[in-house]
Amino acid sequence: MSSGNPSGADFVVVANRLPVDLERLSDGSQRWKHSPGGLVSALVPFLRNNSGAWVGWPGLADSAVEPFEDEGIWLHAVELSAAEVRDYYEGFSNATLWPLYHDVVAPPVFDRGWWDSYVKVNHRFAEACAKVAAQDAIVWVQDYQLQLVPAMLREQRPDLRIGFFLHIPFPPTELFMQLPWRAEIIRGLLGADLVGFHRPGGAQNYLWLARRLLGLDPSRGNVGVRTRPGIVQVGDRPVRVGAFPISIDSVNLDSVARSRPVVQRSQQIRTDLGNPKKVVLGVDRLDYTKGIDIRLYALQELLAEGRVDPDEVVMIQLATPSRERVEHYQKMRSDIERMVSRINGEFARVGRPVVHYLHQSVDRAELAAFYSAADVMLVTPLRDGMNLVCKEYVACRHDLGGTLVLSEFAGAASELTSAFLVNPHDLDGVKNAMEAALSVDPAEGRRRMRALRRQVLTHDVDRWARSFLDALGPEQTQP
Ligand code: GDG
Repeated sequence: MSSGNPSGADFVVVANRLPVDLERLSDGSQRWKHSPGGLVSALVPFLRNNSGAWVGWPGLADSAVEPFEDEGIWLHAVELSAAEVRDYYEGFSNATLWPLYHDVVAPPVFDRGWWDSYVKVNHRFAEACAKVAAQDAIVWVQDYQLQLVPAMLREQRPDLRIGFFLHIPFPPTELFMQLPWRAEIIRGLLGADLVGFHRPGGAQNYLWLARRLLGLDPSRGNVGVRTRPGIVQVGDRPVRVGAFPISIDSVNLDSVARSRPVVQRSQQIRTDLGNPKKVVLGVDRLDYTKGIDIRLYALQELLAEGRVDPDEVVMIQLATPSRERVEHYQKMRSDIERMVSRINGEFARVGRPVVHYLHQSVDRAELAAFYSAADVMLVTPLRDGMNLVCKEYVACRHDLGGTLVLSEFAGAASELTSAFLVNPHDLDGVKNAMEAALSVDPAEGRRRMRALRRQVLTHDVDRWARSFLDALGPEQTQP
């Protein structure tokens, strides 16, 4: 990483987090750590080839950092105070918007102080971006933490071409209408030239709300808001609205899974588990939307009913630590850990737990080895914008082995129709699907996996980024 004077960038990504994390070590010093992810790897080619910049928070409160260059991309850190991390990030973003947008599976908290902080921090991101972007640059704003940025940025820099993408579901209109600041959010997004969602339903909900909330309230300065399918006309400026389902770097993950160390590691994992007949896997951020509890309930009942034999089936649940300071997450963690110990207490033998629970993060190769080792992958969210885990599992199964049980309420369900699709609210349905997946006929399993792989390998994250950027302004970005 080097530092120096940034020049105006032709392509700017604005996201809550930078693609690198600032870490504070126990001796008080700080260091940067790369946080690899699909979004970063998809956007890196666009950023490198278009004198790109990334504006985001480095992940530590009260850290002032000068702009610096990392692998050809200028990184501009936005500083947040500890109070702003509490109110804007843990509060409004993760205890108001996150549950509201995920079908209120937990009750959202509406706190005026948190909202004020959200507005203030969105302003700071918009200002930082306005300073960084070259004349007529393309700006791509990411996700629910920054929904006011498009309009704030347009006010300062009308020359920019602004895109916005929401990584989580956009909720049903009845739920969105609960939000005291609903019109402000819709208006914030309308500052973009293109607003993208994972699913067409999200785009439709947004269009309906733009008409309902802003078309009916001309006194607030949105005279002439008209909507037609896919477009909101704001004065003489069209705002395009559409669905762009995100994906993963499938070809790369496929080759990681084929590599000798990963193949060997996946065999070792099965050996370490005592070579059970079937390995069942869950991989999630430890989040209440992911339905980890549902699959544990289902497993417990299947064991109790004798439909699953604890001598034959072992489950691994990898639950990556997440948002540990938000209250709801603390409670959910202890609930899940209680369930794991209850299942093991009832059904395990010495040296042979039924559920192996890991509250930790593993590296990408280890994750690929887990995917490769698992006969049944359980992805059971109550609501999920897309869910990348199920696509990663499919990308790792070049052997056409493995069976996917997938919630209908994940965005991915509309693409991965050859999975065993389940309604996570229907416990008997989940149990039946788990049982069917555990005993699937091998030829049928291969047929399903072949169809899933066809979809995942042809629709990767690069295709996603290109389609969004083409819709935003095809002539200006070169991958
Ligand atoms: C949001 C939306 C949407 C997890 N544990 C480890 C690890 N992971 C990686 C997975 C996967 C990612 O984290 C999780 O992505 P998801 O898509 O499943 O879920 P969210 O974090 O909630 O993401 C979601 C997504 O944004 C993109 O738009 O799909 O709907 O909620 O990539 O592999 N990775 C490693 N070690 C772990 O322990 N290396």
